[in-house]
Amino acid sequence: MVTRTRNHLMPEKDEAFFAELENAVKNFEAEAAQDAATRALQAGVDPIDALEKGLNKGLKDVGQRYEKGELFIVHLIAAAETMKSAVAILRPKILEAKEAKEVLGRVVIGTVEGDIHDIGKNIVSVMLTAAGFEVHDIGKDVPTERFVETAKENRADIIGASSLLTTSMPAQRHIANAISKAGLKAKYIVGGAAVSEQWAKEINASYASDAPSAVQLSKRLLK
Ligand code: B1M
Repeated sequence: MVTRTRNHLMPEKDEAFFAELENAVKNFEAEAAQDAATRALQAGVDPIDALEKGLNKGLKDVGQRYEKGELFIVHLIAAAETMKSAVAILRPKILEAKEAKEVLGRVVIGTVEGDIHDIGKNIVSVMLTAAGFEVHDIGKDVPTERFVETAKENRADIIGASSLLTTSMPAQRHIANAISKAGLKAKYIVGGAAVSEQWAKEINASYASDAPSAVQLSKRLLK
């Protein structure tokens, strides 16, 4: 388990930070997001909660308003930049809580070809690292062959592929096929907003809906 630093004494204060973080992303205010993230950490707020209950909620809202036609691509970019700037502040604190001294397993993770969404994948990478996995993050818009090559080079125990677009989901199937063609023994995990448990089953992969469950799933698969 990733050690979670909780502020049991003043949970209502946590809620205030979550609202600040959410609003900063909704309003594309990077400085406000960084400031709120810094103060939240100083106040003992769990950085993972700050991510999930604050920043993520703001980004989801922006995505929904974009879908309804109320916002444009420029807003998605601004919200993503705001989120990233605050994640950069939370990241070291998440890594500080690193659980295991020994390596639990080697993971190769990336966002599939045709897809440049990497915020969620980056969070999964950080949390796997914090949990004690050796993570090789190969970035975004990654061709299928690179997943397989990097997994071979690093004797990966797990290969993880993120996809946020319905149009990039087929790349997850290509990776599944390439893993089996190469005869790799690595377990295959998929995730991302476009993906479901059912889709994962269809392509013979395991599914995690968020970063904490990706960590739990990885541990379970390597038991
Ligand atoms: Co884009 N985008 N976007 N976008 N974007 C979505 C995904 C969309 C749902 C918005 C919408 O319409 N409501 C929609 C996709 C629709 C669909 O296909 N069904 C969409 C679209 C259409 C597009 C473009 C096509 C827009 C255009 O150009 N016209 C374009 C595509 C570009 C491309 O990739 N080729 C595009 C571009 C962008 C930006 C570049 C502006 C920016 C991304 C910046 C970046 O990532 N560096 C962006 C953003 C920010 C979003 C939304 C608003 C937010 C995504 C995000 O980061 N969420 C998004 C709306 C939404 O998802 N509701 C949207 C926060 C993140 C923490 O969540 O990534 O889901 P998520 O990760 C979670 C879990 O899913 C899970 O754990 C994470 C943490 O809990 N998880 C895994 C993720 N990966 C995992 C891997 C695992 C396990 C779990 O194992 C390996």
